[in-house]
Amino acid sequence: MRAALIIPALNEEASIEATLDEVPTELYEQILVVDNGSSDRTFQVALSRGVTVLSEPRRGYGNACLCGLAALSKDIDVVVFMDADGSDVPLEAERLLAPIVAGHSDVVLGSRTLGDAEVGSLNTHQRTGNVIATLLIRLFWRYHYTDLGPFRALRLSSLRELKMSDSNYGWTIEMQINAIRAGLRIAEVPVSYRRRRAGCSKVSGSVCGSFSAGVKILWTVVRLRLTHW
Ligand SMILES: Nc1nc2c(ncn2[C@@H]2O[C@H](COP(=O)(O)OP(=O)(O)O)[C@@H](O)[C@H]2O)c(=O)[nH]1
Ligand SMILES: [Mg+2]
Repeated sequence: MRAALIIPALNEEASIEATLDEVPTELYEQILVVDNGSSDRTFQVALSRGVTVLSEPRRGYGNACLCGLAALSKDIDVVVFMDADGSDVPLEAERLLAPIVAGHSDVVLGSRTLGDAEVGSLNTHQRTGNVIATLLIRLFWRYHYTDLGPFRALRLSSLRELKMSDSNYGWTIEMQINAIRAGLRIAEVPVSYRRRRAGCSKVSGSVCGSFSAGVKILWTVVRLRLTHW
């Protein structure tokens, strides 16, 4: 199986180097960092680690992921998404890939609540938001997820079926809901989660980031509940 890694990054010059140095490069045919209009040296620092760095000037986590997808080589079979701040443990991608390689799953989500979350890595409103969002999914779509974490792997052909479109923080939940609706084989595996290595959080660490992500996630649930395909 040929795998690609997509890492969306916004102003991560302080953590991207250490994050990339931990990536088991032998797992991947392509490693793509998508710089989302950073005002710092994220682009240059990532480039210095020998990976492909793309530039997506339209801000938004989803836009960065879509940009990465558009740049995949034709022969890629599986895509892994991971954050740029060092919170995920890159070696654990093996856990995500195993059920896909074994032919058991199409979508494998890294669950931080089943795994080992370092003290302080998930704050109270992240945990609460997770509980509410996963509860709503369970209520509306009868599937029990334990997390909306960023570290995940999908068969590329399955990902194409999901018709992903969210431009920012609805991306992860849109993927999870659409995976249920598409009847894909979903698995969750425990993953570790650490406090970010350096730099500032753009989402959970700020009131404005948390509020807009929360609103966007709830809106995405409602929007997808009201539409059918
Ligand atoms: N491309 C892109 N990435 C973002 C954006 N906001 C955050 N990120 C990245 O998404 C990941 C999660 O953001 P982070 O600030 O760590 O949020 P937190 O984990 O909720 O505190 C990190 O890799 C960020 O660099 C954005 O607007 N665009
Ligand atoms: Mg983070």
